[in-house]
Amino acid sequence: MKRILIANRGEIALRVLRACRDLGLSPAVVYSDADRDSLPVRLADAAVAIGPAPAAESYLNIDAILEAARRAGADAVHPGYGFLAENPKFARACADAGFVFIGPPAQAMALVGDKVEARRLMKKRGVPVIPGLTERAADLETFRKFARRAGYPIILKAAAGGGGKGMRVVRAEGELESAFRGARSEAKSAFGDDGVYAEKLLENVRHVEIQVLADGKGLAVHLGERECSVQRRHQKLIEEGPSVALGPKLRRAMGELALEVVKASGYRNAGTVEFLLDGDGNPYFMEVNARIQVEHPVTEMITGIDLVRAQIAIAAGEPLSIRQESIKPRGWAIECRIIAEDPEQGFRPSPGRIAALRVPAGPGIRVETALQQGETVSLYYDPLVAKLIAWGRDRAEAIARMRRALDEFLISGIRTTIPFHRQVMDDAEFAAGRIDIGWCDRALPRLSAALAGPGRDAEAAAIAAALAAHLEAGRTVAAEPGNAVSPWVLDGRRALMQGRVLPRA
Ligand code: MV4
Repeated sequence: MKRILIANRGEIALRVLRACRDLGLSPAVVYSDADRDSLPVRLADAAVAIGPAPAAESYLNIDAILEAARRAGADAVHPGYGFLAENPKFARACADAGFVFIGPPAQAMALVGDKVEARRLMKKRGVPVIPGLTERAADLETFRKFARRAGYPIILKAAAGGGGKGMRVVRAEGELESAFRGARSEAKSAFGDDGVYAEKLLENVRHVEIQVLADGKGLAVHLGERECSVQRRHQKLIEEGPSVALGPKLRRAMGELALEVVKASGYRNAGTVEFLLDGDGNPYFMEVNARIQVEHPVTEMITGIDLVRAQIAIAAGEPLSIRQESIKPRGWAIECRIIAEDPEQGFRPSPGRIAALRVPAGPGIRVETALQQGETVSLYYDPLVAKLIAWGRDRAEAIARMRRALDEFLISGIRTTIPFHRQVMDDAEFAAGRIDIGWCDRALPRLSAALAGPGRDAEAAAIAAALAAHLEAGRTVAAEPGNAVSPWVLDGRRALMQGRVLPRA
């Protein structure tokens, strides 16, 4: 393998590009009309235009991407996450066109992509699954019978699903019929497959996932867990590792379950095995994510292992060189997803031009972003603009560093989730680790109140005070010749010293 085509954009395209460089491989990227001036395009050895901004006409266009791989002279294709990453047809098409697909074999991908198939297989292998049907059902009667046996509430899920689409909670028999119709039609339009099944609804649970690496030659390791319970509407907002809910015994047990899942499905590549964990510490297998995930840096920070590099080595046919005994997670890592949404307006999308950008750094801080000052965040793609990861020797130190980094982080021109994360880092329940998948919804009222409270207009107040001081000084805006510092800056500093601008509370 010499050249890898990165079939993605944004921060993950940049992350894969960097792994290529570290391995001495040549990165090539594809780009849509909207991404012509992006950082991955600037840094790659080759960049191929694949079409207009809408993803359906560019990043989701299999033919265009294969043509780009040929034109770039690539030997392999890395799909990143999202877009075509978990599409078995794409994995197959890459292989058929003679490119190494940096992911699982199409067959294993298809198997884990079918939730009912995966459940059946795992149950057979002794992996605990959520109580429920092991077949798709097309008649209401099957669901009614299951619900009477298991008791309400139940949850209907799309067999081809994931990410909450085609899901319906049913709390009483009277809601069953319309929920069934809704789940079916949503599954059909989202996945082209109207297969639906049912499970008992688990409440007050945590989302805990295990990172694995498998070489497809019989070697597989687990790299510990990530807790992803802080989410809103199936969008993860904060991930961390380890989870406060796991002791050494449960950690080992879940790691072994994850490896059982990998072996049972013939999996190869980096992968994630998702579990729900109930209040009594019982894990239930949910699904497999057959890709590198957004939150993979959490695991990289605590294990020191470069997961993207491992993906590439595995795809190149190298046997796994990491032994289970040598994996010793150290410290704590937390990731905050910086999203172009306004947390003060119900997380409304906030596209726009990046007027100014100041990226945090310093001990224990890692930032994954492809954002550049002057660039426009559009509505065409996922609104994730940056990932801020903080590492500490323990959870408290990781939180303290995250707080410091969030205060340094400036993205002006758009609204982002930075202020939301800043409030979470000060929340007593979060600090105590008392989180589950409902935590964010429950905490949002108090977090929003804090967002709207004093301090929120500090930046505007600082600008106003600097402006007032400047007008008082009666100076012109132009910097004087030979004076490297703008009079704006000098007047702003004077205003600060005179106590007109209060430092942030
Ligand atoms: C569940 C569940 C409770 N009980 N299944 C959400 C996405 C999809 N992958 C499965 N999901 C869930 N399945 C049963 N039987 C709760 C969820 C769920 C959830 C899971 C993980 C993280 C966040 C979540 C948010 C809402 C619902």
